[in-house]
Amino acid sequence: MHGIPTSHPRYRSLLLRAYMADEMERGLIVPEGLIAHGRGEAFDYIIGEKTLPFAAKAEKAAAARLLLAKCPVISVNGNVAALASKEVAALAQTLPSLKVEVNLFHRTPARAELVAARLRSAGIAEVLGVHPTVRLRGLPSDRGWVDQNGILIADTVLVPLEDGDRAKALASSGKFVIAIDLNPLSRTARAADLPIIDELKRALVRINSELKSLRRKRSTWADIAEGTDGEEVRLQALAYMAGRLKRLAKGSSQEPPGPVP
Ligand code: PTJ
Repeated sequence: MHGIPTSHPRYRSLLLRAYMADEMERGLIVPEGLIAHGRGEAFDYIIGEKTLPFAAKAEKAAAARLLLAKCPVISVNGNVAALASKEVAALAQTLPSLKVEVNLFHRTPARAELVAARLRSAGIAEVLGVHPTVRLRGLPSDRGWVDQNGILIADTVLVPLEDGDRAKALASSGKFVIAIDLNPLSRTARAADLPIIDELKRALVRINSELKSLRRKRSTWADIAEGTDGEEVRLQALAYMAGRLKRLAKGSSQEPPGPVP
């Protein structure tokens, strides 16, 4: 029992925190994952907890990139499994070529199995990365373990809530890296070819709906994919954040002081 009053103005956010804390107790999320969640919340607060045009554009470009890819893979850690297993499953259903791979920074065999079990119960038939045998070059952490049928051979990797070192290692091995990270200053957002500065669940839902609307328009994929520059997206996110904070600091009555409920 969480005991959070439904009348609390931040009810949904507090409920989600309680859920994340429970998932930590169950071992799906590591304690560091709660810290990462809090950092994400802070950036989401600054953008107003909504998808902004620079993110929507990046989400459309991500869908086009995934459609163009020969071997697209989505990498799933504890936070992603807890927050968005259903959305990952929906993505894999829309794009059958998309492989789903468990990749953990704090890896134990038991946690890898827990994450995989959560994904399977969301409807994903094949989950890679539970018993990886190959290492990604230049990455000493456990994140370096990859599946030989997944990330190792992928040409495009979707990496939500990532750590910067791995995003960099993936990009330097020639893969196209799409990151979902609310923090435009993170090393992940800077290392990715296409950073999506949006909340994980909102981003996955939008990528999925873009996949559905683009899948029968093959002739448009390349232009959409190439028409979005990752660094520009990141700078637009930073400029938006700076501008919003400036307006709020001036006491602008045009904008609510906190996130949109
Ligand atoms: O499950 P494991 O063992 O692989 O560990 C996963 C964590 C999350 C602990 C690990 O990847 C980590 O330490 O991540 P970082 O370096 O804290 O980075 C997480 C990034 O994701 C931060 O920049 C956050 O702002 C961002 N973030 C957190 N929650 C969300 C988010 N971005 C989008 N949506 C979110 N819900």
